[in-house]
Amino acid sequence: MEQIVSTGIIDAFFKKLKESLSVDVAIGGGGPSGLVAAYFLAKKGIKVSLYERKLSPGGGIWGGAMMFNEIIVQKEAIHILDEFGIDYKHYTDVYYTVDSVHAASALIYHASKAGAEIFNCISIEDVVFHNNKVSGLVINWAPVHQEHLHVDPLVIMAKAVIDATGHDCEIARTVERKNNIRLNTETGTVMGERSLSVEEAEGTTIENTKEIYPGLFVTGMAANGVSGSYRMGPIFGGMLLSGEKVAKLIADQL
Ligand code: 48F
Repeated sequence: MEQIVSTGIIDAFFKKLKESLSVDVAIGGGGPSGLVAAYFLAKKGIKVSLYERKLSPGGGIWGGAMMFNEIIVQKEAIHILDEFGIDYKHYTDVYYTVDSVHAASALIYHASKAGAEIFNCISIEDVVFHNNKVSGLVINWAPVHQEHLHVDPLVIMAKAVIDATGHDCEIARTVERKNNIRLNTETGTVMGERSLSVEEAEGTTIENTKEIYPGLFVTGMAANGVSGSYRMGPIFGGMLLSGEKVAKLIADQL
């Protein structure tokens, strides 16, 4: 019995990993925007894998605001909550409240159920850069980075990569820093996130969701971070709509 438990886990995990070495879309970061993108891509039959450095995907949803575990979603994004079967309560005007634990778990469950392969405890440390195109992700165990171990990574090849790493837009920063290139932003660089301005930030999150370099797309706070726009705090409509938009942009291109 002990042998079955161990070999079962090892066989199943390595089958999953091996099948994900070459995918259509590789997503770095498992916050709301990355999970929504994973869901809509997988639902279309596109082969997608997502890599999250923490033990639990979900990013900034779980804690609501200051650990009050509720988030706000506005009317424009309610169709995405409906798509995921997430419950919400009308609060006022066009604003709804959603239990953040309920929302995070539903996003993870439905992305996985739609067929996206989700890997946790894995950090993106670089990209594959072929013929001036971002062509995959360079991954390593998150604890390898935390312990500063000198261990080489593995590589995931992908037709498109999504930077869904949130406020730090880590993938875009790495691509810019290492390759002496101009990104599709006003300055050609990662402009960095500005302070909080809710209304403006919610709109620009969707506008800034785009391909910033051949093969590299940005979604969620990473989209605002690269284009120098504002943060917005615990309102999540923009994140959900951004994930939906990036999935559509990539599906149209593939
Ligand atoms: O930060 P996060 O939730 O990104 P998001 O989808 O949503 C932002 C909101 O949560 C919130 C907000 C209000 O709407 O502003 O902050 O843009 O999720 C990003 C995820 O990426 C992971 C990180 O642990 C988090 O779960 N991540 C970041 N860098 C890496 C990474 C990396 N290098 N490799 C793997 N995962």
